[in-house]
Amino acid sequence: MVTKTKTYAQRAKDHPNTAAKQLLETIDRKKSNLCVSVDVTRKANFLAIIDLVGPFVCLVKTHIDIIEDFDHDLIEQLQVLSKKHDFLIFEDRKFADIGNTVSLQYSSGVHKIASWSHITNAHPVPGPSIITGLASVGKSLGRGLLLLAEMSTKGSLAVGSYTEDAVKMARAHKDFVMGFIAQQRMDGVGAEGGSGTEEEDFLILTPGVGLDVKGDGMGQQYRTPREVIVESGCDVIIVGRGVYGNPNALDVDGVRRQAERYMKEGWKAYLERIGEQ
Ligand code: 5BU
Repeated sequence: MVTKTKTYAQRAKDHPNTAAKQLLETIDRKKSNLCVSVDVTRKANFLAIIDLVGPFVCLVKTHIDIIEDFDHDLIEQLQVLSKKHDFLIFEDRKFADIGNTVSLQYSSGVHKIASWSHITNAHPVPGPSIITGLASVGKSLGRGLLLLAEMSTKGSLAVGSYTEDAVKMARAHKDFVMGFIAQQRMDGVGAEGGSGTEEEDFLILTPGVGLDVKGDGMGQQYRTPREVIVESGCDVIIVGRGVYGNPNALDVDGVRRQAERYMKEGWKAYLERIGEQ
């Protein structure tokens, strides 16, 4: 487990993927491994939450297709906030089609995801062509792709040999795949004779994180930052409702307080993992 005990800064120094390097540098600079997922449907709420959590996050995760009053100005303002608060942007698009289709979904349409999102993700279910399709758009822009190796939901089918094959696909495309959405470190997974563990550094970004509840009654399962970062060796905690609560009754101080709380818990867990606490 080489990367598990390395610091984010050490990993940033050597990382070959531009987006992964930028993310590791941001984590180190801000001392935050917190990604906030802003799953709200109104532009004003979306931008207000991002401005509130901005100081506490390394990454903001979006589902841009749920915003009802989406317009180009929203993207411009998102980019302004990304510079103001020093965070990267991750559109959680979960691409899952043939290479030609995903390349169009990534570059075109109303949202033009590749033009503003540093990181996006894809299901490995179509096979390696989904990576090459997305890479044909994103690689020259310095973007990074996360493969969905596992999911946080109860009864997920992304387990066992499916997860192993996702890791093998990533190993064959390290120039564009920067890591995984997963529930644990993938070092050694699917590697014959331990190969592939020494020189690779895939980032693990993990949703299903909450401190106060264990689930949401719709299949989501929550673990604590300590379980995720220390026990499972993941790199970034992704928190949505645990931070912003009820978007229709935004509690401004509450959002700030929760973001700071998750940031501190995530960083404390990281320091424990690398043996500095
Ligand atoms: P929550 O409010 O913290 O439950 O939001 C979690 C977010 O992470 C939400 O945007 C999901 O779409 C996303 N997610 C997830 O929860 N579990 C997964 O396995 C994956 C994504 Br992949």
